[in-house]
Amino acid sequence: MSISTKPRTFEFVTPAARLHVGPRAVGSSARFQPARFAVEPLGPCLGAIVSELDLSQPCDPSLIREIDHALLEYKVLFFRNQRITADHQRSFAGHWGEFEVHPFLPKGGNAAVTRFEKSDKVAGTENVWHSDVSFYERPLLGSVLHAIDIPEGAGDTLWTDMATAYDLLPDDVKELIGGRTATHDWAHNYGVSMGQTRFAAERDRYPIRHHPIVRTHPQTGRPILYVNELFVTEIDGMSALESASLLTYLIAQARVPEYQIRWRWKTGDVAFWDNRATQHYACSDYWPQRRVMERVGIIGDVPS
Ligand SMILES: O=C(O)CCC(=O)C(=O)O
Ligand SMILES: [Fe+2]
Repeated sequence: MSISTKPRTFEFVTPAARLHVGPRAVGSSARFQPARFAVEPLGPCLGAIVSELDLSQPCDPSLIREIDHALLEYKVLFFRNQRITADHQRSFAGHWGEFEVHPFLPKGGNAAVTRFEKSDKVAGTENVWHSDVSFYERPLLGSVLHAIDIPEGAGDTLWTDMATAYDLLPDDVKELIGGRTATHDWAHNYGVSMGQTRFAAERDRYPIRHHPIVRTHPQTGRPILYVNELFVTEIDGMSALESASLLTYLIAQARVPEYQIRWRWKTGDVAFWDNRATQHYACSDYWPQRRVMERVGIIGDVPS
């Protein structure tokens, strides 16, 4: 009989010291420059402002290919001062796939639109690093978020690059997490205020999912650290203590400032992010002011 060994635990060490070997400098000449619109990179890992595009106008296939290329390259695209309706937003997002209809959140101008309406009565609760609906069998490829009403000087959203977060993990951690899965669930957040009957029905529709901790981006082929604080509850196949320790370490990677960008919204802005390669965090610093956002989510692949 073997004597139980000391569980392996992880300390969070900021990887900033290794950053010079990781992300590229802003504006590196290797970066994609489209022909049909202008892009201005925002940070070394991710983010770019797109100008000279009107999202209320139809997009032809070659334009969509260029936007997709920019999305893969920059991971979050920002389109300023757009005058779009919920139907324009849905049409634009529809070039990338089918829409999600979020099971738990309020709807906006059409069924594809999820509305986040905050006020003195409803505080912002999206201030947790996450990848949208990772508890789906097929989580979102991306999200198109439209700023409807933005408080003065507050209510920023941050994004973080989980491909760089993976690249800069120590080799022994990469070895440990390779081939493993984690449990993704919604019950501890959307489920808490639900009656038992509804919970049972939703549980049938949205069972607990197990996704790889490291997924491969289906288009770029890059490995991505696919573990988030909002929906991941444990690392599969480990003791509770080891799982908790490793999970704490992995979700902390999203918090490294060097991997992030932060966007100061103006009403009319639209952000389109790659939900496979990034996580985001909506800063909840504006209560009791009103803040309204509308999102169209695009269904993606089964993570593998
Ligand atoms: O309100 C925001 O800035 C982002 C909310 C969010 O998490 C989302 O749209 O997926
Ligand atoms: Fe989100």
